[in-house]
Amino acid sequence: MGVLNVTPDSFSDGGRWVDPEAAVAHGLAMAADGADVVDVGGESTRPGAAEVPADEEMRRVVPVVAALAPSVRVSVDTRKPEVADAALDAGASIVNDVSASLFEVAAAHGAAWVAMHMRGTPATMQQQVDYDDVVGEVREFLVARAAKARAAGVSEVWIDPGLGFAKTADHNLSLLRRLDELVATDYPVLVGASRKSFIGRLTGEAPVGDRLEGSLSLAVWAMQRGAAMVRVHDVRATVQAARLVAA
Ligand code: HH2
Repeated sequence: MGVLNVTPDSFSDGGRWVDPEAAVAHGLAMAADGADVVDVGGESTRPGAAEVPADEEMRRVVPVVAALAPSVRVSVDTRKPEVADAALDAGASIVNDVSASLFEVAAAHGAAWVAMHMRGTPATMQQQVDYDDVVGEVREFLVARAAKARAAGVSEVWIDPGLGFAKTADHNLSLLRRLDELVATDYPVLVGASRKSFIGRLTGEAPVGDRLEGSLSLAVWAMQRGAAMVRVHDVRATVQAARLVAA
């Protein structure tokens, strides 16, 4: 899954793809590099990010989704039902839902749904990092949401531990170390570690543009432990790694 942030403020690529033509070109380039899915987002979810009004988020994502959907499978990365609805109408077929609450919209469109674990909102999540057993609590939450989505009629349900969302670096590592416990649920697992700040923290504060090696090593780790998809900014390098893991 290649990341396409049509935002001015995303943590690693904010502002690069705000122009719709540049965004579409980048999405097509990721597909050509081997991405199976392009994940289009119009609102940053980095810690402390401000909320974007629904009409502005739609204005950012819908034309890009419509232009990409004939060429590659598209997911929409949103927390808002009206944005998910508009993007699915425009040709997206997956709702990538960091709020894990939009399964009814996915069901109404016959679309797939990704349930990601978070607490609170991006504005508040880093104050909510107390867990007794982060892996057990995340698994329990995701399985409960996934079961609700299945019951509502979503046939393709993914789960994602939400690395960096209401998690410390240690929590992220625990979730990666015990990823098999999520894989054992039998829901396909999506993992997004690409360029995240804990990679910087654990490698001597590598800046965001200098985290490719760390991102790749975590993608390989996740795939080897059974992740069915990884959400990444650097598609070409990750596809090469994925082909070797598969071989
Ligand atoms: N991470 C981000 C956004 N969406 N979706 C899923 N399913 N899993 C993730 O780990 C995930 C996600 C954050 O990364 P990014 O999109 O690069 O940044 P921003 O939220 O600042 O736009």
